[in-house]
Parts: sequence; structure tokens; C-alpha cells
Amino acid sequence: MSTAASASGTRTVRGACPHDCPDTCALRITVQDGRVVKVAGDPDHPPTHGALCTKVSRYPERSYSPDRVLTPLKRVGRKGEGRFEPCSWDEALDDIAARLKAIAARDPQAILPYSYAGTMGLVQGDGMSARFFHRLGASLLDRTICSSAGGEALTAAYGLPVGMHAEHFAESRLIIIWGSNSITSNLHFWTFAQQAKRAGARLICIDPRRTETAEKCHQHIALLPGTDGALALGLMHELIANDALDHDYLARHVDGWPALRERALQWPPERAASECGITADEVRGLARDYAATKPAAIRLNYGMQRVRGGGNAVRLIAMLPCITGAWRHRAGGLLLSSSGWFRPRMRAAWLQRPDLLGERRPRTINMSTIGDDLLRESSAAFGPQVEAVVVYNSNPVAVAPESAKVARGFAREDLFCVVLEHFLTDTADHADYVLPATTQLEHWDAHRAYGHTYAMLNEPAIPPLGQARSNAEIFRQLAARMGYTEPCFADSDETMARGAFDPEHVDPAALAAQGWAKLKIADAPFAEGGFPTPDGKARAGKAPGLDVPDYLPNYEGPRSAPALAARYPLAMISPPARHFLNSSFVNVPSLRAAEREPLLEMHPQDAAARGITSGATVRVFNERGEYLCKADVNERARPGVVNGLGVWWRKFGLAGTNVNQLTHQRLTDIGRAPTFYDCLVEVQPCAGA
Ligand SMILES: Nc1nc2c(c(=O)[nH]1)N[C@H]1C(S)=C(S)[C@@H](COP(=O)(O)OP(=O)(O)OC[C@H]3O[C@@H](n4cnc5c(=O)[nH]c(N)nc54)[C@H](O)[C@@H]3O)O[C@H]1N2
Ligand SMILES: Nc1nc2c(c(=O)[nH]1)N[C@H]1C(S)=C(S)[C@@H](COP(=O)(O)OP(=O)(O)OC[C@H]3O[C@@H](n4cnc5c(=O)[nH]c(N)nc54)[C@H](O)[C@@H]3O)O[C@H]1N2
Ligand SMILES: [Mo]
Repeated sequence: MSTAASASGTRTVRGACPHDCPDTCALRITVQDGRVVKVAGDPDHPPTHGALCTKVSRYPERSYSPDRVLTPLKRVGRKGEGRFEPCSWDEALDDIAARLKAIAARDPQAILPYSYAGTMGLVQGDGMSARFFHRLGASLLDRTICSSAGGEALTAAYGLPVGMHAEHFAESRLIIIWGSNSITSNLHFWTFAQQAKRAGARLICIDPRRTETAEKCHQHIALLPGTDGALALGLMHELIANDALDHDYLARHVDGWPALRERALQWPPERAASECGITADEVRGLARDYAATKPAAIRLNYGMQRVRGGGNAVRLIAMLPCITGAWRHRAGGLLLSSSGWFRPRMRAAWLQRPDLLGERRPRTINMSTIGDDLLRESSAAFGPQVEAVVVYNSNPVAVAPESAKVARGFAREDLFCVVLEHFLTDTADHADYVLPATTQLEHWDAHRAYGHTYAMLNEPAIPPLGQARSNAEIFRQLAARMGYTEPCFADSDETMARGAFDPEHVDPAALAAQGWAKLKIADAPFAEGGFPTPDGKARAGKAPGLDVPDYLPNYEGPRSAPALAARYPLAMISPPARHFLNSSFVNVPSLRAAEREPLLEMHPQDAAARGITSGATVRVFNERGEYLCKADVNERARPGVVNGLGVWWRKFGLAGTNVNQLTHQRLTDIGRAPTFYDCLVEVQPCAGA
């Protein structure tokens, strides 16, 4: 790959940001005397355009942190205590292989891999590890913790999770930013939205919280959490009533509209407004703007699908550009995820080798119910008790719902737990062995994106620090110790990274030369229909296995659970903090300082009613537990909703817990995903604080 060297002894290496973010930036990494001195955005990569977020500009600070785990560690304290002593790689890997072999001899399904998107790389994410666990016959993991409700809903609507090109938002005349705090979580999209705004576009934000993004839009509609489906139906009602439909597009490219039309006619703006906690004029005005302004684009994000009806809501919203024909223009339509564009263009079966399962069909465990599942005994329905868990690229003790149960599960003395990590996270504290993993500066990888349409390659800038090894290398070595001799276990990280994409679709030479390559996708992909469904039509009504989409109120809300709502009258959402990435970066001092401390935003009215002032220590609680933090009284919170930002590490919390102490493990309507933002609480000033 084109590595530029200069006379002064500095080199620039091309990389890709590994984090779970829609932007997947192209990086230029400056190395001087063997040390990374700077990580910058690639000015030539259109979505990155030379800019990085604050977090990833600090990637060297994170990678060279004195807290990095740089040798294998073996537990010496009690489970969860986080006391370890260094050991050799041979000792750790020999012991881990022996323990896994003994369990596998009884039933390999008692072993569970647990991973998510600490890195989204196709090699260090689920490449060699997938080969390893498929060969082993371990339990399969249903990776639902983030986007599966929206992803499967979009698949029901369009055939795959696909949408607009991010760049084309710059030409939109109306942008609806829906369930997304773009400035925090999708900064490079925001740049395109700003270009559109400067050219006269109108920006409307739909979000319960008055985010920094909402503040910079022309209008903010602060609906109640989990009511987006009702709003979409109310908008459809108005589009029908005002005959703002593209009848030709509907007839030729949309299946099942009559059934959805019938449903939408039951949602006059007054009904939708009352469900959403907004005014009927807001519904009418939004419908009018959406109908009258062309091209109109929707930037939907995952924030709105972390509730019971999240999947149905995505199906409904995905129909808006179909019924108005917004898809006809390249700057019209919708983007929730672009990941489906990559699916037919990468070599998933080669990377992950599901064929190594042979005839075996292991059970599947949902990562979002890990709290319950680690505490289950063997049974006919469940299968064997989980005896070993291997965690990589994830911090479940902090990020999974109902974390009191998750922590209790990981604290089981009889659970053998291995964690591959950069740092001693809340989860690593529960390990029998912590294995030091490399960061993106130290390993090869290849990346797809879910917010743009470029394939990416990451070249290592420096050798591994200390004794760190890449995830792929760790699983390669474990495979050798398990006695696996299939040639795929000899593939190097570089071979896997370079081979990740189908060369018919992504030119390997271009990818290597530039570090990125744009997928070949039509500018306005659905201008003439052509959705990736069997008949090429979008599905407004029934979809395989699913009824006509409908609004489903939250599990925890006055409508579905009035008695609960009387005891716990505040809805709590816990969206991302700007300076963290889920629970990553929480331990980087400069970024933690920017987020100050765990806070709960409350509207002045709700705070006054409870005698709470800004800075006071509060007890946030429900029947699942309690969480202590500081109150931040301001009008970012709407009345009736409190915001607990960011996924703090539990050990940084006032009482060793975080917001997930309060969330529950019930799943979304579609996609078996967690419902983090469907959560009622009460808040009190903390006695004695
Ligand atoms: N800085 C930073 N960037 C991130 C992340 C991070 O933690 N920090 N997380 C990354 C990850 S894992 C993901 S999945 C992506 C996308 O992650 P998302 O979860 O989509 O992230 P945001 O766009 O920040 O937040 C969603 C917005 O939805 C709002 N919201 C909550 N409930 C509802 C609702 O019921 N309806 C509506 N309309 N809005 C609601 C929240 O107030 C918030 O402003 O971002 C990624 N980028
Ligand atoms: N209450 C609440 N909970 C949430 C959310 C919310 O909005 N509210 N958001 C949810 C969402 S959207 C998501 S995606 C999940 C995210 O949950 P996770 O995917 O668990 O994400 P992180 O918390 O960032 O933890 C990733 C870990 O992987 C490690 N890591 C990074 N790169 C590597 C590597 O190359 N090798 C190894 N071995 N480790 C690596 C990092 O050090 C970090 O500790 O959390 C969810 N939890
Ligand atoms: Mo996520």
C-alpha cells in the first residue's frame, strides 16, 4: 500500500477508523522514529474530507496509554475484583486451550463467544475468530445489541439495509434528521447537511432531546421516546389527505400500499400528536414541508429503534420516500444503513467459514439477554449451561441491558472467562485471563461502512506494542493448540484483509493504492424502483413473516403499563456521549474530562417537582435497581423524559453502576434487539449527599 516516506524520517501510513460509527473515516497516520505522532483524516476520501472527530484524533493517546494491557494477565483475586498477575503467552494459551478442550469434549455449545464492534474490521472483528468458533462448534451469538431491529426492518421494507449515498445529502432541499444526534455520532454526515443548509435547505430534527444537532436545525420536534411510528402514520395520513402521493411511483414500485393506506387513515394528526406528546400543527407542518420540498431526504439513525416498536417504526418511516416518490432524485430518499450494499461485494463465507460447522447446528444465544443467559442452568429448552465465555471487541458488563444480572453472571466462580482487550474494562475485571490485543495502529484490517459506500483497507503503522497480538493472531494460535489443521487457520491477517472484498466489485489495486474504493452503485439507486426484493418493489404492507407495519407503544409507558408509569413516571433514554464511543474512550483522561462525570439531564419542571437542583447527587431507580449520579437540570431534556448520556464504565460511577443498571432485557418487535430507551424510572435527591 502507498506508504509515503519523507527525508526527515517520518512516514505516512493509510488506515481506516475501526470504531462503531457510521463514518468509517480514512486515516493518514504519521509515524516518526517508530512512534505514531499523529492520526489525521484523509483529505481525499470524500466522506472524511480531512477531518476527524475529537475522539479519534486522540487515538495515539488511547493506544499509548499507560493503562494499556500489554502482557497476558492471569486472575489472582476473586471474580470481578480485577486483580491479575502477568503470565507468559504460552502459559495462558496452553491453559485456555486445555480448558476449552475439556468443555468441548462434553458439549462445545457450553462455550460462548461474545463480541461486538469494538473494531468493525472484517479481520479483527469476525474473521479468524468466526473460523475458530465454527470449527469448535461453540454456541452461535445473535449480534443484536445495536442495529438488528432497524436492519431487519429495513430489509423487510427494501430487501436489504441500503439507502442513499451520504454525499448526496449536500444537494437536498429538506433534510429530516430523525433519531440521530449527527454532530455527536455521525459528524461527517453533518458536514454534508451543513453544505445543504448553506445552499438554502431546511433542516428538521426529530428527537426527544434538544441535542447540539437539534439546536442547529431550523426546527426541532421533541416527541416522546418510542412514538416515531405514530408520527410516521400521522404524516402518511396528511400526505394522503393532501394528495401529496406519487401515484405512479406507488403503482410501479411499491407493493402492499392499500393495506398501509387503510391503517394510516386511522391516524389523523390530532391522534398522532397526542401519542407523541407534540402538537397537531407540528404533524401537519412536517407533512406539508415533506410534501412540498424536493428533493427531501431522511437521515434516520438507530437512536429511534431502541424501543419495543423500533422495527415497525423503521418500516413505517422507510415508506415515506416511497409514497412521495422522493427516491426519484439522488438527493432524496432515506439513509439508515448502507451496510447492505457491501453484502454481495464481500467474501463473508471465506472470511468466516460457516462450512466448518459441518452437520452441526449449535444453539444461538442472543447477546442482548446475556444477563439472563449466564445465570441459566442446563435445560432441555436452553441446552447446556454456559461454562466458558470468550469476550473480544466488547464490554458487556457495561453495555448490555440490566447490568446487575450481567455482572452477576460474569462473577460466577464456575464460569471460565477469557477477555481479549486493550484495557481493564468492567468486563475484563471478571476474566480468568486477559489477553492483550493490538489496536488499529498495530494490525491489518479491511472495513465496510454503514454510513457511506466506500470499502476501506487498514495497514499497520507500527508493530504491536508490548506483547500485544491481534485478535486474529490470538485465535490462530489457539486453533493450533486445539489441533485444528485446516489450511484456513494459516491465513495471515494481511491475506485476510486483502482478500476481504470480491475483486469483481472492489478493485484490490485501487484499494491498496488509495486505502479506499467507492462501490459501484447508481447515484439514485431506486429512482426507477429496483429495490433488492424479489420483485424489485418496496414493501409497504406485509413482508415475509411480518404483518402490515403498525405503531407499537413502549413496553414501559403510560399506555402499556399504567401502574408502572404511576410509580416510575419518567422515561429515561441513554444516548451516546459526544466524547465517548459506547464505553470506549471513557478511560482516556482528556475525553473523560470533557464529559465531566456521569450526569442525568432533567427538565427544570421535573427537577423542581422533586426538589432537585443542578449538581445535586440523585438516585435514579426502578424495580431493577438504582444508579447514583449528578443531576444536570436544563432544557435539553423535555418534560417527562430524562437523559443519562453515554455508557460510562461502572467502576467510574458514584456507586459502581451505570445507566444499564436500570434498563431491561425485553426485545424489540423485529430483530430481537434490546430496548434501552424504553425504560421508566423515578428520580430522587440523594439523602445525605
Ligand atoms: N460520539 C459518539 N459517536 C457514536 C457513538 C457514541 O457512543 N459516541 N455510538 C456509535 C454507535 S454504536 C452507533 S449505533 C451510532 C448511531 O447511534 P445512535 O444511537 O443513533 O446515536 P445518536 O445519533 O447519537 O443518538 C440517537 C439520538 O436518538 C435520540 N432518541 C432516543 N430515543 C428516541 C426515540 O424514541 N425517537 C427518536 N426520534 N429519537 C430518539 C437520542 O436522544 C439521540 O439524540 O453512532 C455511533 N457514533
Ligand atoms: N444504555 C445504553 N446501552 C447501550 C447503548 C446505549 O445507547 N445506551 N448503545 C448500545 C450500542 S448502539 C452498542 S453498538 C453497544 C456497544 O457495545 P460494545 O461493542 O461492547 O462497544 P464498546 O463499549 O465500545 O466496547 C468495545 C470494547 O472493544 C475493545 N476493542 C476495541 N478494538 C479491539 C480490538 O481490536 N481487539 C480487542 N480484543 N478489543 C478491542 C475496546 O477496548 C472496548 O472495550 O452498546 C450498547 N449499549
Ligand atoms: Mo451501536
